[in-house]
Amino acid sequence: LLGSSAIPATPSKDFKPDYQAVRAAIEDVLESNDEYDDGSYGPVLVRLAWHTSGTYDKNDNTGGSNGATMRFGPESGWGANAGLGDARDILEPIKKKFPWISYSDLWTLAGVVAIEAMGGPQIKWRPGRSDKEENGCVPLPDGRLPDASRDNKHVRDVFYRMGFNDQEIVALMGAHAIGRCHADRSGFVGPWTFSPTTFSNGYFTELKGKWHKKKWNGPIQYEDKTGELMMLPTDMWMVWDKKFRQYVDLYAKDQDKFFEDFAAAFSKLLELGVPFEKRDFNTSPSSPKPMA
Ligand code: HIF
Repeated sequence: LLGSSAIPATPSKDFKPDYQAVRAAIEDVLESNDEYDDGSYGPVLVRLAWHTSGTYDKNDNTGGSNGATMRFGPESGWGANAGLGDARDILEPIKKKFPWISYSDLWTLAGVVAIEAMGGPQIKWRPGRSDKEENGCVPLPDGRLPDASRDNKHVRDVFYRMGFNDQEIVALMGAHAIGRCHADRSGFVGPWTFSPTTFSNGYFTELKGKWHKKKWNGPIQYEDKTGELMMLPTDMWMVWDKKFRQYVDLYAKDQDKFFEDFAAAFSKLLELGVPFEKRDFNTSPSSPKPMA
C-alpha cells in the first residue's frame, strides 16, 4: 500500500484523497509549541482562514479563498495580514506530506479543524479550491479587509460587500473569543476573553460588561476593569449599534444558537467565490461526503 506521502502531485484516477489524514495532521500541530502565544496555533490558523476568504467582493466576484493568493505579494505584505506567515509556515510540512491538497483547501480546512479542536461547532467544509500561480493572478487592491479602528458603517460596508447580513456579522464576530492582538502585528494588545484557546460565546458575555478606553500611547482600544481583556473599536460597535446589539444579547444568552449561526456563517465565508462543481452538499450521488 502506498502511504499518502508517496502520492504523486497528479493523482491517478482511482486515487482517493484522505481528508481525515489531513485533519489529523492539522490537529497534531495545533498544540505542538508551548511557547507560541497561549500554547496553540489554533487562533492564528482561524485568522488565516478568514483573511484568505474575506477579500471577496460579490459585485465582481473577485477575491475569496480560491487561489490562495496570500502566498504572494502584495497580499502577503498587507498590514492586515501581518503575522499570518506563522500560520502559513506551520501548515507547510502538511502541504509537503499531502501534496495533492491545494493551499486554498488546506488553509480553510485548518481554520475549521482549529475551531472544532478548540471546542467550537462542527463546520461544513468541502474541498474544491484550486491555487493560482503568481503570474496568473491580478493582485487584489489593499483595503478589502476590515480596519479595527473604524466604525459600524465600515464594518457593514466590508461584510455587506461579501454578502453577509447583520445577524451573520455578529455571529462571525464571536470568533474573537479566541486569540489575541499583538503589538508587533496590528498595534493592539491583548485577548478578548480569559480563555483564548476555547471557542465559546464568551466574546458576547464579555462585551456586555463594562469597558473603558485604555490609557496608553497605542491605538484606541478598550479594556475591562481587570485591565487584562481588550475590545477593538469595531468590537465596541457590536454593542453601540442597536441592530448589532440585539444579536449580541441573543448569543450571550444562547450558546447553541451562537454555535449554529456561527457554523453556517463561517462555512459561507470560506466558500465565497469558490467555483465548486454544480452539486449539492448531501444530495447528489457524485458529491463527496461533507467533511462535517
Ligand atoms: Fe479578527 N482581528 N477582526 N476576526 N481575528 C484580530 C485577531 C483575530 C478584526 C481585527 C482583528 C474577524 C473579524 C475582525 C480573528 C478572527 C476573526 C486582530 C489582532 C485584529 C486587529 C491581530 C494581531 O495583532 O495579531 C476586525 C476589524 C474584524 C471585523 C470587524 C472574524 C470575526 C470575528 C471574521 C474572525 O473570524 C482571530 C481568531 C484572531 C486572533 C489571531 C491570533 O493570532 O490570536
